[in-house]
Amino acid sequence: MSKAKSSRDRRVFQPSVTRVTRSSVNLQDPQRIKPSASCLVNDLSLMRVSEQQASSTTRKGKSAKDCNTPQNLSPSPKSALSSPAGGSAPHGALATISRLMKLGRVRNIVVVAGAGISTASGIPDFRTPGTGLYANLVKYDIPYPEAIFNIDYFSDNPHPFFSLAKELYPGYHRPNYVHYFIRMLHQKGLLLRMYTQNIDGLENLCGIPDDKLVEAHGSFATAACHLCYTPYSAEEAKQAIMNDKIPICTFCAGAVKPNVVFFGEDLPEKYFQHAEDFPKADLLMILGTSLKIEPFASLVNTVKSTVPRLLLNRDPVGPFERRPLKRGDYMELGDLVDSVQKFADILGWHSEIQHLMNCHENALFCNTDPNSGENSDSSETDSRISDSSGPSN
Ligand code: CNA
Repeated sequence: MSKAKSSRDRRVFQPSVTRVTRSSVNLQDPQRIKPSASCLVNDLSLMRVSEQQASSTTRKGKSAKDCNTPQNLSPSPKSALSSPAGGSAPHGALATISRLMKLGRVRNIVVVAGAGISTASGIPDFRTPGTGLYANLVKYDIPYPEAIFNIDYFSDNPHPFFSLAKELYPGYHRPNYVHYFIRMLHQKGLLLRMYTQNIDGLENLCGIPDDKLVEAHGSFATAACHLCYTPYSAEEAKQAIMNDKIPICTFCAGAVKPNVVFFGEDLPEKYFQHAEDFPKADLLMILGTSLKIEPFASLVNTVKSTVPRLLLNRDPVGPFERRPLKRGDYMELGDLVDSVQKFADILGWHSEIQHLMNCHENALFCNTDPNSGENSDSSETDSRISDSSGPSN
């Protein structure tokens, strides 16, 4: 794995994202980047901002004829203009953000995600009481929860991580609706980049292309010696781990591990794209994360202060814990799949996502190329120039 100079360290506080380490403690909403003039502020202030959830919406998504047919996201002049404050349109965080999207104000979405997007796929997160990995660590026989991702601890005893790895290895779980929603953002030409902390590979499996994805905490796709970084066959490492053996470096005899980023380890080179991506974002979506791991958690504070941030999570986290919420911050609390389906409903994408999901999963199941026929580049171009074309829903 390509290594950057900075490392993921669980103890060090980061004054800014230029000093990048992984830490289990997050910064509390430091000053966001200085506001720049943006019509988004005006748009938002004209819109009704309510804690109320979006009222019941009908599932009226266009049914796609083909999984890979890109659907333009176009401004919907009627719905957008008929949604003044106090109007009859649905209100709440999701409705407000979807109005911005329909107005064509959102074209560069950055998605920041964590383990909560994969719990519906059957993969436990870290911190959910009862079901999270941290609540079920007795079987791994470790002194404290973070030890399982501590590189020094691994050096001493790789078995606990390998036991966990057996459960997390890609191949045993399927992407869920949330993953396909993010892929749909890409197909609509709206996804600037997805930054995920997850190591389960489900983003990749659902068809989000590599160039749209930053696996900030690495993945199981490659492996190397944890001491000398000599690359090792990922498949052979997997076979060994699955058979309760320790893969050994042929060069220095150190334990080999998948290139999942541990506390105290370097983050992948790709992570540093954030310095260009976040200032370009016109919407930040934060999905299923406790925002407890640095430097990832602080990324959410690096979009411009005029850029709306939407949190979809079971509970408020990071800067969304403050009351009242900062202007431009929106959240929808509850089960992520429910929230994302509600969002898709309001956008009119629900059937399209379901169709995409069914086709893609069938293709994966039948072992055919699920992305054959897709022309994501043209979909991107189409929707980015679609201001004058008709609405997609
Ligand atoms: P976390 O600290 O466990 O937080 C998860 C968040 O998601 C919590 O706030 C939960 O309340 C929320 N959540 C969980 N399920 C749902 C749901 N169904 N609906 C709504 N909200 C939900 O995990 P983070 O991602 O914040 O921490 C980062 C760690 C977790 C990374 O280093 C990962 O490597 C690590 N991790 C990854 C996976 C994976 O790849 N699937 C699994 C477990 C841990």
